[in-house]
Amino acid sequence: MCKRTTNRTRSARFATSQRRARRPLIIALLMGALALTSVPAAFAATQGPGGQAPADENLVTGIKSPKNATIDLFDYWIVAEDTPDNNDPSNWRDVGINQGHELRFSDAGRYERPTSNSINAWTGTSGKPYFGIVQPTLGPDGYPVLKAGNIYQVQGGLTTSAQSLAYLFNDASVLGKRTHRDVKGLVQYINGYYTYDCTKNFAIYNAEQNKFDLYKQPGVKANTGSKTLGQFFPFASENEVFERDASGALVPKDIDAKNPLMNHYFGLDLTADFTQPASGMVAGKDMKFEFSGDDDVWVFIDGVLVGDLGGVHGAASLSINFKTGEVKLGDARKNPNTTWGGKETTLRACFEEALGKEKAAAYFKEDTNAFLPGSYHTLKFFYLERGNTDSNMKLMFNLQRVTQSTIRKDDQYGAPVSGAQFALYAAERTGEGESVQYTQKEDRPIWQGATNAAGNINIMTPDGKRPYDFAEAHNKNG
Ligand SMILES: [Ca+2]
Ligand SMILES: [Ca+2]
Repeated sequence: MCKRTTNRTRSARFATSQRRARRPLIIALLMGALALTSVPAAFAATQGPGGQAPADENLVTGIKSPKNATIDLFDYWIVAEDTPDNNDPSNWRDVGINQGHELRFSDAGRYERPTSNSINAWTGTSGKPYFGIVQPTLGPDGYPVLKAGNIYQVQGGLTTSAQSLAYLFNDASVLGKRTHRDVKGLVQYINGYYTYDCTKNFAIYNAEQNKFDLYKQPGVKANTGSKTLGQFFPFASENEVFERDASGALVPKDIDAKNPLMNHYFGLDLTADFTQPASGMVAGKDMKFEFSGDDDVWVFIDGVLVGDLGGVHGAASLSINFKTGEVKLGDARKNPNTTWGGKETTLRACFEEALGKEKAAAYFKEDTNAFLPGSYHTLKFFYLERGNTDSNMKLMFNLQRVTQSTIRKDDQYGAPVSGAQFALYAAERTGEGESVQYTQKEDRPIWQGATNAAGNINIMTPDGKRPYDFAEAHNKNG
């Protein structure tokens, strides 16, 4: 592993006088947006600990990870952690991460072919996912569960039992797994969405700092199709993927996804808490969660399966639009010869299928496929690189944070200020653009409080039970 340095850019912050800090804030409730007046920029975005290391010019710097999403990374293996995995041993079914389990990692599931109706076989040239590998709801332990009755071993015609996939994503010690929790730095904020795209940035897991190092360029070519540059192999190292040209610049090596240096068989999960904005939009963009890649991806919202891209397949896409409630699955391969054509559904249809019509109705705005405005949700994304060939990963989302009602107060040196008084008032907005002004509407504050020792304050609902929702308040108060 070569030596790497990173730069933690400290967020810009503004000096505020003590006199000003004690003045109450007016928070305007207009258009569902949070507007602050009276005290200019009294906040600082949370910053990482540690000092400022010099930037590695080859890495993307200044990445701010989303505060409402956690990403965990898992390495799996069949033989041994550091053994090349491009050729499975003959006892592949019974060793490492496969031991005792029905969902199996293998080289394109070749031993399960030519019959491709095994959950462990490559799904074929159409690129179609294998729908229904997992049950339509998460198990009581919060993890996907295999649906019973699917073939998992052609030899012997063995079919699945309702086995939990918790062992792949939890902290239990099983053979052939290493877990890395809360890994930052994969997604960067671009044009209103948190985004990662392996065809733009090669990502390498930096164990020392438990973060991804995001390169400014892609690395590793696909082994199939048009052999496009830009694969997702987070357990690669820089000198396996890149080399220096005559001028000393970092350039991608001519290696592909089937190179024995590439570490296959891994997983990633993402958990995000979010709220449904009344408009279905966040900062002027449709609220979305999108993925494209391979292999298995299962997305659950509030425990209900809403995105099923299971199976060992070519790159496939998933798009959930929370404004419309539409869910679209598609083919994301470059230049496919044949295609499965995709599939469309809605959040409501997924909830109705999983929970029944009556229970599902409680989640949705009447006569629409979108969640109730101001409602709270948890999204869980589970991803596996299970097929030992190409590995593609693209993520894009802008899920509205539930804790938009948290304020942090810092002094001009960046130290947290405790006991700073804040009050929340309804306000009227007048003017446009730079001449916008907010005028306090009522004398009585909607809420008031003081920062704690860490300089944080959580604006809560009057009953103190949940974070204050500005969009909801706007709808109620006008
Ligand atoms: Ca692996
Ligand atoms: Ca793969």
